Amino acid sequence: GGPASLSRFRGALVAAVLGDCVGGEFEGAEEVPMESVLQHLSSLDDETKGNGILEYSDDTAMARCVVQSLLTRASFDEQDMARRFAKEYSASPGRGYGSGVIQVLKKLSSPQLNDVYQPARDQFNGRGSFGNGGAMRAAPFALAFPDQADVKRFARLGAMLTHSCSLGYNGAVLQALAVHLSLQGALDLPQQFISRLITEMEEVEGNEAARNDARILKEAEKPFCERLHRIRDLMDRSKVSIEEVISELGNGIAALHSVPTAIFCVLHCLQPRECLPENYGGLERTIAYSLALGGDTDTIACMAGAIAGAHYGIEAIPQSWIKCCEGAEDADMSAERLHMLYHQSSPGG
Ligand code: R7I
Ligand code: MG
Ligand code: MG
Repeated sequence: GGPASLSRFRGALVAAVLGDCVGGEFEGAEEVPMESVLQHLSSLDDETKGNGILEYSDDTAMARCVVQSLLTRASFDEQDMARRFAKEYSASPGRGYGSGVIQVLKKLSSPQLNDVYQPARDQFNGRGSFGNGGAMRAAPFALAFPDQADVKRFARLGAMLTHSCSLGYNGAVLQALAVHLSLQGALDLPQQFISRLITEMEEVEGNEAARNDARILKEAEKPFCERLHRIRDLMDRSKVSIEEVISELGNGIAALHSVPTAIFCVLHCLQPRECLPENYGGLERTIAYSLALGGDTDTIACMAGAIAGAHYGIEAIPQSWIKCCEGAEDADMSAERLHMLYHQSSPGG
């Protein structure tokens, strides 16, 4: 489909759920042989096996709250979104939430709370979390707002409800921007795609708060920009091993060690790769490759899935995968409603 087509919206939201559901199998594993990944993925095709449903985790649980809030309020409403996070957590606390964020979610359910951003600020001795929990649920912001400035602003605020460290919420901004650009067809020109992300993040990471956090945490001056430059270097090389990707970009629970990694997975899998089956399309390659990195597999596959799904569209997703994953059909219906909201709010339409 063309830029911002319904197929791209559906692809983005559904592939994010799939990444989370199929990635859960390997979350936290240090080494994941590609053979195990392919076995896991092919078991989804096997209807005779009567495989049960793969459950989604906190990544999807929180993304669903974001989606429902944006749709119900037809804009960003921090009170409403915070309430939904808290309610979802108390209804289903066993979805694999990060160990720190649980405290925030408990505080958010207090009716006495005045400032919904305060519990997040109290995390980690007042510095706030740099985990990838803001980024893992950032894709819907790109699907609700056509204007890039809105995508950046609301993805940041939405993440700040749980992640007040700039290394946490700027990861969410980067993830939302990647989905936003992919939705416009920007992955047709991969070099330009990464350049545009660098230009945007130069500005995002240029402020005082970001510079301060980077200094305290002993990171590069503009940590996400630095990682995007590493991605560009990796893209220029003919062969890149999984070990190199992990050592250059990471596969961990910090936004800095997972959002750039997810972006790299998408870019790397735009073309066929030796380590992946020939009959796989780009979206299948992206999910499989994300899982093979090990580490925070559900979250990296979820984020890579959203970016790749916005590029390839819903047609690229195997039906058998959709059938196996909890919440995938639901995501498909939500995508249609987000598509309507997006086009209603576009200038002049
Ligand atoms: O970021 P968050 O929501 O976790 C998301 C991850 C995803 O992989 C999900 O799939 C799920 O498994 O969890 O939750 P947080 O608790 O805010 O952050 C995650 C972890 O990052 C924390 O439990 C800490 O181990 C670490 N972390 C920090 N450690 C030290 N100092 C995050 N921020 C800090 C910090 O400032
Ligand atoms: Mg999870
Ligand atoms: Mg995870």
